[in-house]
Amino acid sequence: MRPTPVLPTPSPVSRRLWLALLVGATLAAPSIAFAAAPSRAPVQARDAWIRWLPAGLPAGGYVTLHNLSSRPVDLIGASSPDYRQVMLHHSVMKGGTMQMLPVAKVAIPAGGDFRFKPGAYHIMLMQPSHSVMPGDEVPVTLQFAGGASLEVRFVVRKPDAGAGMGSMPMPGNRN
Ligand SMILES: [Cu+2]
Repeated sequence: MRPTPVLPTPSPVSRRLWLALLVGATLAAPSIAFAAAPSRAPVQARDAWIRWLPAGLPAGGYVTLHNLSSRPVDLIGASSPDYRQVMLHHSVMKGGTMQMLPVAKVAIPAGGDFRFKPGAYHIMLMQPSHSVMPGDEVPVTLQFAGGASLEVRFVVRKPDAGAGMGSMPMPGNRN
């Protein structure tokens, strides 16, 4: 007997099979759904605010980030149209004085929170591109490893406003 002739063109069956495999893989691993939309990070932000200082001084941005996915997510930077320079900083006590160190990234644990707060990690907003005043809202774009980003609106508050954040513990009067 002669062998069955090979189909002259690639079969649509193989294409359907490939699609089925793709869909199956996506259903089997929910985290892949996030990877399918690289522009949007699997992260939610809450309690975003900026401790305003007069005369265009650098201001600290604080926010709690929640990782919705089952893998750690690295925040690697931030930017804002209202500030020419935005950096991730960590405040540490050294020899009795508080120093701020730039950090390349912070990791948000899988399914957990990372909190920027006074006296610890903060988003340093420098060189305002125009007058920023208490009551304003400043858009900040958070950049994550892998190319995803998230825009968060930070409420600008007066320097003493930290004590008014009901849910935020404020031991002492640290900056
Ligand atoms: Cu700083």
